[in-house]
Amino acid sequence: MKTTTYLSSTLIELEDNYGAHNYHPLPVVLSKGDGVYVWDVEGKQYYDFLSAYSAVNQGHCHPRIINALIEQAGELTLTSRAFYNDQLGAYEKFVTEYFGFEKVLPMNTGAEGVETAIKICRKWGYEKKGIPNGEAKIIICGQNFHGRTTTIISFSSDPDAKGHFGPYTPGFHSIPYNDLEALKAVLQKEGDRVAGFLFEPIQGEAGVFVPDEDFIRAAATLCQQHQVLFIADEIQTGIARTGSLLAVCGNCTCQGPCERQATYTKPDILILGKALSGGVYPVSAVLADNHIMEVIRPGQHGSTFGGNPLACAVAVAALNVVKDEKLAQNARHLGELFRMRMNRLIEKTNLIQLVRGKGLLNAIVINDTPQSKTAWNICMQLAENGLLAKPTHGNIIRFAPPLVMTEEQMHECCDIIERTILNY
Ligand code: IF1
Repeated sequence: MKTTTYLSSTLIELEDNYGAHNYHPLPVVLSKGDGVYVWDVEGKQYYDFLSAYSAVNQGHCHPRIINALIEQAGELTLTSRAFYNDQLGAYEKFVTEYFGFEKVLPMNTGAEGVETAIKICRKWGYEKKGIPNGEAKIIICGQNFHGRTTTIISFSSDPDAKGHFGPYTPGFHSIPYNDLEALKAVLQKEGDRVAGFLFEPIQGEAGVFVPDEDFIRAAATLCQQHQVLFIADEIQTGIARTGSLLAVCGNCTCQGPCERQATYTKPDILILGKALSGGVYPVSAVLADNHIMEVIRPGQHGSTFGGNPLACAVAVAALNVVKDEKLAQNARHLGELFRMRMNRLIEKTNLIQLVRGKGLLNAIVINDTPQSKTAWNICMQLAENGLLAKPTHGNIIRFAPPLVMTEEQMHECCDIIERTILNY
């Protein structure tokens, strides 16, 4: 265990005094992580049930990913894209084959990935679909979360994320999530001006909303009929989190987006981030086939860090861990176990209304108003009992542990949650 001379209270005070107040964290100061566990500066051990918002799917400090990082860091870290580097090509071949696309455009953060997808989509709209310049629209969903840039928050419905950051980027049309009729109506009315439909296969921030069984497939079919790009933001849902390699894989656990599986709906553009690096380094990617990606030509898009050799080495290691350790299968299995245990708990208490989710992206809804402090207080109590989770939208608690958890550990975690709720 790493020792430190500072107490949590001192470190919290430092952040409070010198950092912008753009977050309201739980008062826990972490200094070490290993697999499903994290430790605070006082040495207290916790189960991590947030996984850095699903970035640490492979578990904290996975030795294979850390070794890749260390090895590459001693060789070459950054060249910019003004030159070739010896890691990028191999990574691009690996990641495109892994996810079943012809091309990848590497970026760093999730929001950059979404921005990249928007730019590719608009350009495709003008150059391939023939939309008059400046008139392309992208359909998005209410209650979405796609990142923090000025363009992305322009189509957010969250007043905190959006308020007083205008003027806003135009060109987005909102429909309710999981509403095929609304999608159909927009496409019928102005489909010739629509370049793309951007969506989350499960809405995470909104409170883990899983759409109807056939929504993804039916939406993709509608988009195809209207020559509209189907753009999946799998930054949070992808990389085994929801019990398959991608949430658009449906109920398949084969670890690949195999087109022979009836459940798989291939997006035209796929956006990945977070767990693409196992949470070790900011790595995001936009995947598409040639007929779409070819609209981007030299000088039209890029990033200093995107595609750097360190990111490439880390991402290859992180994706190999997902396959070798069968994390999608484990997430599916443990997710079923978790929801079963929560449903049993719901029978014993009025404090929880319901549990929902897929794989290991789950949430419980607390039986109180979104304005109440109940979910926050429960999370404080969970932390006290050795499990870290975070409320979202007031009365919802998201549970998303690393996917390397064992069945025994999951039972222990469910025991902690049960004990905390029943004693609340
Ligand atoms: C924060 C939420 C999670 C995302 C999807 C793009 C991005 C995210 C579907 C942008 C990022 C993060 C950002 C984090 C909070 C967090 C979050 F609660 F806000 F919704 F995960 F659930 N698309 N989500 O979920 O990726 O640029 O951050 O790398 O504090 O903003 P990024």
